[in-house]
Order: sequence, then structure tokens, then C-alpha cells
Amino acid sequence: MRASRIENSKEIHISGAEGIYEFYELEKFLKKFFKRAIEHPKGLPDKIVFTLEKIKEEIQPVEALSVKTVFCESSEEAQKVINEHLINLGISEKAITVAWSVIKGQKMRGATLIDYLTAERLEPDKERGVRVSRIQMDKKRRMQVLKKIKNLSSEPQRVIEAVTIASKVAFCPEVVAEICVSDNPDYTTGYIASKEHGYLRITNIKKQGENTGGRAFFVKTPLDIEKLIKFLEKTPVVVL
Ligand code: PML
Repeated sequence: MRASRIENSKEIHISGAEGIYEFYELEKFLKKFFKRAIEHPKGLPDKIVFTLEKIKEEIQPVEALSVKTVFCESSEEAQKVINEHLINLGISEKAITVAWSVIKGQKMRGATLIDYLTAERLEPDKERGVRVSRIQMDKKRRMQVLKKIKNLSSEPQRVIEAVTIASKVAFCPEVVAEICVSDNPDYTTGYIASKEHGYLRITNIKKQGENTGGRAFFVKTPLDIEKLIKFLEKTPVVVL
């Protein structure tokens, strides 16, 4: 589901949701997603798009990243903690700078792919970016994550969706790490994720009210970019 508003003749994304379900569950989830779209704090959307696709491929199992919360008092502290982590993973300072400039600059629906050493941006469409899709978290794992973040997030469903995305991304051998900042001005917890350190939730990653945000994936080259994008966007996975 994708809900958007039209502002100054431009379509602005306001909420979205997705999952992999059995046929008999569809009606229940369509209603749930519709409710989410129309109950958004920003008010009614101008457009809601539902897409249903039959999955014919095998659903690939992917291990869930471990989840930890790192408490930071300010966005300056958060940025310092994140940069230190990324540098320890071998990511170059210029790649980190490019990631922050994309996240704090243009609004992209998808993620930017950045060469972790040269800082070159590799996504073919710089406006759209790469959108991680066809994902679902297994029910048992979802319960575990919800228990882990109890009282630590005002929007537990947002955390589940983010851990699901991050686990699919980190599963790719070409990906060194991911950084994500929500574009929701009221949601100030973001994360960095990697195979080594798991999913690290970072509080106060941005200041309240800032409406910029986005995702950056640091990748190793050479790589088969089409194959990576196809996996992220099209291969169905269940996060266990
Ligand atoms: C969290 O762990 O609290 C979720 C951070 C995800 C931010 C991305 C989003 O807006 O969904």
C-alpha cells in the first residue's frame, strides 16, 4: 500500500505498508492497510494505491538481525556514534559524507547505494533509489522483537518493518552496512545495520520536526548491481 498527498502538483509519500500473506488473509490485511492509510496523523491522503501480486517463486529464508537500542541525547551525539561505527566497519569518510548528504538532502523513496570506499553512488535511478520489497517477518520472530522493544518505541510496527528490511539488506554479501533515518518529522529514532553488529536503533538520530530522511546502503565493488537490485526488490524473503 502506498498513500500519498499532492502538494504543489507533486506527489508526496505519506505512508506505506507491505507483506507476504496467504490468500485467505488478504481481506484482513487490505482492511488493516487501508485503516493505516486513512488514519495517518497528516490527515487523509489524496491517493492510495494497493498492489497485490501472486508470488510464484520460492520464499527465501533470511536470518533476522539482532536488535539493540543505543541511547543518544542529541543528533550531534548520534551522528558521532554512527560515524565511529561505520568507520570501524572500514567505510571511508567520504562515503559516510555522501550518505549523510543524500539522507539530509533530496527526498528519495528508495535507498541510495554507495561504494563503501570510493563513495560513488551506484543506483541507476537517483530520484527513485532502490526499494526493498517482498518481505515478511515470521510471527515468532515478530513477537521476540516486540518484546525486546517494549516501551522503547511509540510505533512498534515501524520497528518490525525496519528490522525486516534491514535483515534482507544485511543478508546480501555485497552490503557492508546500512544507515536509515525516518522521513517522518515526529519519528526521531533511526538505525544502522550490519552483519557484524546487527540492527542498532539510534535515538535522536535527527531533531524533532525535521522532515528529511532516507536510507543508504554501503556496498563493496565490483558487484553485479542488477542482480543486487533484483534481489532487494523482487526476491520474496521471510525473516526468521
Ligand atoms: C526503529 O527502530 O525505531 C525504527 C526506525 C525506522 C525508521 C524508518 C521508518 O521511518 O520507518
